[in-house]
Amino acid sequence: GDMDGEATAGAAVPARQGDESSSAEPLNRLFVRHLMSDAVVEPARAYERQRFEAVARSVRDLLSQRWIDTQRSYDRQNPKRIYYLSMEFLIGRSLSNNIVNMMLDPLVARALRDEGLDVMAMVEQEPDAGLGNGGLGRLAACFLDSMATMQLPAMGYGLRYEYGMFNQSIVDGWQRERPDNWLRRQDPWEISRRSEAVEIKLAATFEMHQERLQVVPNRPSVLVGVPYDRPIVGFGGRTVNSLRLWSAAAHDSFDFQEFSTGDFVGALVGGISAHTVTRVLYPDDSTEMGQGLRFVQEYFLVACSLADLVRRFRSANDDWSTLPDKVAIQLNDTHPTLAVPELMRILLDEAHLGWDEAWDLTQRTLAYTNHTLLPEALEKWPLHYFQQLLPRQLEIIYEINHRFLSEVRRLYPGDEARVERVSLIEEGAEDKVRMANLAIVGSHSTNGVAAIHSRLLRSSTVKDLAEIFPERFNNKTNGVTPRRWLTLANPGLARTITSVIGEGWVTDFGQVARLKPAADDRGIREMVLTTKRDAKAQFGTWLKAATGEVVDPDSIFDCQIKRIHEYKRQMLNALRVVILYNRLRTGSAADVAPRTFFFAGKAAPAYRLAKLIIKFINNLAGTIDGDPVARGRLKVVFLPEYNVSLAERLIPAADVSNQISTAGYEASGTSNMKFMMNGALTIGTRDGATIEMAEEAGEENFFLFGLTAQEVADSAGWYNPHWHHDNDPETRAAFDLIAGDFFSQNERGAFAPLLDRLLKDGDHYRHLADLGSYLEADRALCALYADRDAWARKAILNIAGSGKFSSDRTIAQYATEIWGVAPCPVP
Ligand code: HBZ
Repeated sequence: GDMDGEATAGAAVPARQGDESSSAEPLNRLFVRHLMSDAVVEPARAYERQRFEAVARSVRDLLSQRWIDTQRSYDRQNPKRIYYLSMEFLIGRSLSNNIVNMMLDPLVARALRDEGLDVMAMVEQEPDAGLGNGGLGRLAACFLDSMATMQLPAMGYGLRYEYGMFNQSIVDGWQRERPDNWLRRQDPWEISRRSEAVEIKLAATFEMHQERLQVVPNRPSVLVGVPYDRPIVGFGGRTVNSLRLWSAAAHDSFDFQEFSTGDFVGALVGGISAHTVTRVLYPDDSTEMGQGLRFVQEYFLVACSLADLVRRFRSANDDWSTLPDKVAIQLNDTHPTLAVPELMRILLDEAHLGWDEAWDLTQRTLAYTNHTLLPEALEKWPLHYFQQLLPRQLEIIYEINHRFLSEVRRLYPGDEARVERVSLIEEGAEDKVRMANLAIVGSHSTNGVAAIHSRLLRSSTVKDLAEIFPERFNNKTNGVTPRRWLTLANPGLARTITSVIGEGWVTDFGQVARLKPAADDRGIREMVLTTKRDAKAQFGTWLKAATGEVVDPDSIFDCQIKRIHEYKRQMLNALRVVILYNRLRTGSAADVAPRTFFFAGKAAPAYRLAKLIIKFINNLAGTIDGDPVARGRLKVVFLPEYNVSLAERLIPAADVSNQISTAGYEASGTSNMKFMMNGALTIGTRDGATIEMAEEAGEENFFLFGLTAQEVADSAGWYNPHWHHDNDPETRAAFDLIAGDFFSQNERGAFAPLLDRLLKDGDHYRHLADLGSYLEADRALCALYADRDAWARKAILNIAGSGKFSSDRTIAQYATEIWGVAPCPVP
């Protein structure tokens, strides 16, 4: 019902399609024609899925001319282009986003009404494109939206995984993984371009045996990369960029051993077929992994993308020396770092340039973004993968290292310890290539994703390299797109904001600062509260229909939704809930507003403790649900299958956002920003971008608690979890309940591993040091909630302070400070 609203913010960029009311007819007719000629079905008898496909195809028809125009305009103008290389793009759904960005909302609403169709039901037919793990992948998707909206000549390069992030269900409280077969039905957005396929050479053949990569050495092979393009519509529909995803296919000359041994059928159906390379996304974030297939995936992305962009560069430029004036390549984490030796290989072996020129061009073309300080998440690839599959690239890495280390020895004579620390090769039982070092040495820019993160990166993680190349290091605080995360996800609040400050904020998000005076306006405070209450009721309705779970929209919606990881401290939140619940049980609770605690998130399938945390939260939910003392006062909900679409539903309904990582460990966070712009208040630690959010909104409008990053770093000498356990009665009572199997009556001892970890000095994440101050901040927050007017004031000041956290601002900084790229408007 929101799609025909007048106030759909749009006029910041004058409407192209939206103001031509006559084009309502075509959309209508396009829809019917697609049903008739693609699905060959009578409109009245079409299934919901067929209707979705017909609407999607109709919307694609309306953007296709602009898509072609954009690409042709780039070819004609030959501007410097941005290539964003990422192993992950967490896109979510595209239909509603394309409708919003094309500003087709009123038209689609009218067309669908004329056909008697249910918009929501149709939108629900589209599977999420879940080609990412979490923040890193979603950031890439927000960046694509911003680059298109800002009319930047950009292209995303990624992999077309047949199976994206696994689907999560909860069985007896445990996470269960199922394959995400998102391409089971033809995806209406992708265009395969076989004519632009590329060939990738490896020095060996490989086979998959029981999930392990087995290399057949000295048997060169060729993989084929087939590009599939997806439209990226900028807001206003003027620029339509492409996301190009590579799919691996076998080449006729791919050297299947089985063919030579006569097993013709086995070679085609067995574990060795080349297209297994892009079969599945690795669902491990921030944990160590060293799988051979992942190494091949990373090289495949790099080799396909470089071949493609070099071909495009060569078709418009004859002089290799202009490469950095025409091409900027951003590496999303170290995953595409093989771009360093691969680009060198192309410049040396194919362009026949000398080393010095090739090296200069490579460095000036590449830039690297770091997303983590966790040592176990820094990629290091065993040398033998290189030796067997990419010997020429290894030779190049050795030469880079040789020259680099000579320079280091010249700068720091006699400091062999430093040489060892900065070397691209880590020597040990198994020699490895340090991918972060390679990315830093081989590029002109290394950036972190929030101020504190960039500072720590410089001062500790890669300190030695930062001393050698200080000018390369910079910060680009993350952002999120207000189109998907406000206009689309929360049309009610978008309308409210527009009614106060006009619609310019959609593409110039700094304008939300103009909401500040509204905090003093009683009428607007009322409006913001009503909008939130509506969003909560709407979420409750959806939840009941989808899961049968009933929640009270008048309770405080308190949320923590993100990947499950020890450093993100879902267990700190769970301990808080145990203590609040125990206060109810023992009759010591103050009379406060009823609360609903929402948790959601996936655990890496091999991360046992993270899976046990999910089990604990589910048992906690079950126990509390069964206890009459908690009824109407406290409820815990674990929402299964957290993905982009669920975030779009829950975030608008949130009152409280939990951002409680151990200070110094969360690089930035991005859901923290989404909550803030949707009017939730944050209870959080001084970590990642949350620090900058509090600065923008004013600390008095934030609920910050806990150790600072510096205090965490200095805590090794004093942190003693037993002290907290022994001296804080509420902490001890919580542990006693858990250890006494209060939440695991029929699963004795189930949570012992969790308690063990929390009580060890080796709990790097310092849970118990922050529990007391978390509960204090929580008390203040509840007290504020009781004063609805004061709450609304702070909510408005948070929205007004969120202007910095649009990905448009982030991208503007990348464009001027790293890429040197200007907008290239399409005539
Ligand atoms: O990147 C996240 C950070 O944890 C978060 O703080 C930040 O806001 C976000 C965007 O900058 N990192 C990830 O999401 N990392 C991964 O998903 C990941 C995936 C595969 C890996 C390693 C990490 O091999």
